[in-house]
Amino acid sequence: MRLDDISTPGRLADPDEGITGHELALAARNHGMPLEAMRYDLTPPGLHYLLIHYDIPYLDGETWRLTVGGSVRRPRALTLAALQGMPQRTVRVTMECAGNGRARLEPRPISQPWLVEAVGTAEWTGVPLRHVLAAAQVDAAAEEVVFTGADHGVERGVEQDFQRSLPLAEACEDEVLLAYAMNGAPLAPQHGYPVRLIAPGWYGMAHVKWLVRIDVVTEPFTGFQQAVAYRLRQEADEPGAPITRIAPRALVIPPGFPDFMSRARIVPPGRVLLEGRAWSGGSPVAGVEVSVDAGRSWTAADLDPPDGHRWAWRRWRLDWTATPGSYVLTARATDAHGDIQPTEQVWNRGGFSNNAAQQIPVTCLTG
Ligand SMILES: Nc1nc2c(c(=O)[nH]1)N[C@H]1C(S)=C(S)[C@@H](COP(=O)(O)O)O[C@H]1N2
Ligand SMILES: [Mo]
Repeated sequence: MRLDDISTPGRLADPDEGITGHELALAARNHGMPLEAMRYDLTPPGLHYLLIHYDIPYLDGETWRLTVGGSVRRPRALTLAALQGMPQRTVRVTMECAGNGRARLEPRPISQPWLVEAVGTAEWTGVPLRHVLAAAQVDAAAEEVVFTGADHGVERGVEQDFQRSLPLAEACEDEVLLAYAMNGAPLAPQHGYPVRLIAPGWYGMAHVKWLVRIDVVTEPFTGFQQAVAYRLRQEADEPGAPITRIAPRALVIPPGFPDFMSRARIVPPGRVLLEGRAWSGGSPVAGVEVSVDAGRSWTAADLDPPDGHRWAWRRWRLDWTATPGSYVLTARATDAHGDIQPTEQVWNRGGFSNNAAQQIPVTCLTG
């Protein structure tokens, strides 16, 4: 037996194929954020989404070491106490999985079947990575920094540690952190204890958890999660474009109350405050529009002014006077470059970066 005999290849669901047992198992391990939690500026503990490719590794903060090596003059092995003794910084970051929206695509790429809830916002505290790199004295020929997690698995036949890289210039941004605290508390095991990378504005896969090694390299990194997974492609055999920063997205806090099974919303007639959050990892969110007629007409929402938390979601609001009937609510964000969320899906084989505007069926009952 070989690993690729037991490891499931990537594939697309057949036209009428429902969610598979494998997808259900992933969905139960990797939960989303209940959308009503968008009421909080900071996602309360346990409500932040989770995405874990393999197993959550069991690490002891006392014996844990972070090795810094590769193209550096002073390689080192840092303890948690040593990291905590370096200059620290706290950054509020909205993190979103690149696969958010995947399960809405047709055909559906078989993987973690996210609808739209793979998002959360936290305040991360740690040491800016640039201090650690400066102490290690990076060689002039350095191009990228490779981050290795302690977790190990097999994916499409390739046995691996979870690894991702960042270009050196991005890695040296002051807000890129080796984070040891989330919302003021030590990281929970599922969020990367004892230390994870935080790369504000990037999709989740860049924020490597359970960090054990940092390597400075002089060539672009070609590991599985960089060169095979997390690429935008139409065909399985094309190289594809790398997934990097978070595309603009607005989501609605579900109005009214839900039907248990369908989650369809029920609102009373009269004034309904529609509110939600919007974020973008490239250029900042510039506006949010809301439609109550499935995207036929749009009204600009009130977007909170920038509050200094560039990498966190922003609140938006719009008053709606509901009259009895059926509606499809939708919201879309536009960034400062004029990039706007599409109303139709933009399909790709991995199911990444699907920021098509959310659709929420709402029934307004007679009062
Ligand atoms: N070591 C390691 N880091 C990882 C992952 C992983 O499986 N292993 N998953 C990545 C992905 S795909 C996402 S979306 C984020 C999720 O972070 P969270 O679970 O803290 O929300 O972690 C990233 N970092
Ligand atoms: Mo992810």
